[in-house]
Amino acid sequence: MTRGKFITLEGGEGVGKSTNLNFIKGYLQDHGIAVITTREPGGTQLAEKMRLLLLDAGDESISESTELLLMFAARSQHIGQVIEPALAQGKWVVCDRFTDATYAYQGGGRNMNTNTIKWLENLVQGSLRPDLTLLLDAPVEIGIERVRERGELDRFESEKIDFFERVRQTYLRRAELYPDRIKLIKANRPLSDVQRALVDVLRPLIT
Ligand code: Z5A
Repeated sequence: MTRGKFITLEGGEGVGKSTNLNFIKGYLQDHGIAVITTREPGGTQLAEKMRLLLLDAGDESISESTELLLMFAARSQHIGQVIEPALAQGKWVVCDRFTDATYAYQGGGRNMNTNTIKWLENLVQGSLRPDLTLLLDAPVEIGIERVRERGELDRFESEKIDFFERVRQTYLRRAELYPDRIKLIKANRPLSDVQRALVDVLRPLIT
């Protein structure tokens, strides 16, 4: 059985990851590919519980290390229960955020040590890396505006603008570092244009 492909969607707040996850799933299914969609943090019962802790810690503040370890604890569970079994069955996995988000948010946003993140990445993932990462990019203000229109903000969405600027710049730097894997998609344009650009990147994978 040919192993499935692992595709991740990344980007800052409100750039359209969730919106385009289903579009990508539909496009791949139309081309006869068995595909599952999932998200991080989350994707299994236990990891979704960790997601709730991460997004709303109540009155107790979460230390940066706790946040980082919870991200990778959820990821470990997600990989073992969902991602690896699906890939081994030949299914393609399209995941809303993965470890690039840890580099961007915990590394860039919170200024945590990149070597620590890399160490945890190797520990938790072994050799697993995405085959393709679609990085949706838009000016921070645009994404935040879209998210604000949706209503109440979670713990991350309540951060200040310079936090999101650091997140964005870290994502852009990673796209420069890994140009074969990370494809930059401009997201501050009409959805139909964004989706045309996504298809341009996906098409070579399925032929
Ligand atoms: N996090 C972390 O810190 N470290 C990690 O390792 C991981 C995650 C994995 C939860 O993730 C938080 O976890 C996240 C980072 C942190 N921080 N935050 N916040 P999440 O994926 O659930 O969070 P999110 O970025 O907030 O997702 P989001 O707000 O749902 O954004 P989105 O999925 O990119 O956007 P969307 O819901 O598809 O679209 C937002 C709105 O814009 C919606 O009304 C759309 O209809 C609209 N939209 C989308 N595209 C367009 C275009 N092209 N034009 C106009 N309007 C559009």
